[in-house]
Amino acid sequence: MEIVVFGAGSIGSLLGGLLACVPDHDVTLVGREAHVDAVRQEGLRITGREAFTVRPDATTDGTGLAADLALVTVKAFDTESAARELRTGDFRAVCSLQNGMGNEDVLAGALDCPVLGGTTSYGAVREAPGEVTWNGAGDLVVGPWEPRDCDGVAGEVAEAFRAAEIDAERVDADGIRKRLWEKLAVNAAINPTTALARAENGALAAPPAADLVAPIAREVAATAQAVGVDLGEAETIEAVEAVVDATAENESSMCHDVRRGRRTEIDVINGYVVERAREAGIDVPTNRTLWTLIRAWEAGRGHGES
Ligand code: KPL
Repeated sequence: MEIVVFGAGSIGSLLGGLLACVPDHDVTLVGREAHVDAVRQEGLRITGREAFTVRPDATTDGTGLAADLALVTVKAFDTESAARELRTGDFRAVCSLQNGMGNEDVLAGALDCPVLGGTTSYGAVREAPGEVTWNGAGDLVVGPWEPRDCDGVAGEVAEAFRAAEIDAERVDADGIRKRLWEKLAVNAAINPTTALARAENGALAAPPAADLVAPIAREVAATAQAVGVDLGEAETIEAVEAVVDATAENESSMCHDVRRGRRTEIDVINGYVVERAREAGIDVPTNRTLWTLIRAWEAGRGHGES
């Protein structure tokens, strides 16, 4: 399969690198100049769970590309510009593997090809140009976003991941919405709390931060239910706790961003929950407080409109 990875950051580089190990896959990474130059000169070095070097194509210019699949792994606030670049190319399907909610709608609104939603628990950190550390085993789920019945292409994409020994599952349109809301709850609980506390994910396993898990997860579950997604409170709390345990020693992406003074994805995580809850007439005070605190931090650094 011909695959273009839009957003060769940590997760995009890891998945692109693993996919590029399959002789039948032809992978191109679209990323920033220093990373692209390093990949072109020395290849992409993957370390951590396994150590090897792989040689995908790499480019800084995402316009006019053609492939069977475009995997979108850019930060959520770059989705619109990725969609504009994708529009200039030709893809049989586009799959978002990003944090937060709303990315699939942006892509579906801009593109004519089928759009898939996806979520993964693979963990990676891009250490330096041309290098990514693979620090967490994981799984990956894809399913149809728009149109809701593009199960066939979702199945092909899952199969392409499995060929790279990535544990990928295809679910239906309702299934992917549920999985994305569950992941939203995980991110809503872990990301802003660890960013504000400058702590690893495991901080949420013990008091005082552990006391925040249930209220955040309950608010997300109630909001999901209000928009027609069948997500129970208990299963949402369990999902958050399971990820806290599995990633206890990791730094969340938002903690990583805050430590480096970068803009975060808060608007598509807790911000998304607050907006959908407001439309549904539900009060979500814990998510609202976390959104406000991170936005206040961002405003102090002159980041984007949030
Ligand atoms: O997706 C994540 C992130 O850091 O953005 C979690 C699941 C919280 C793992 O760190």
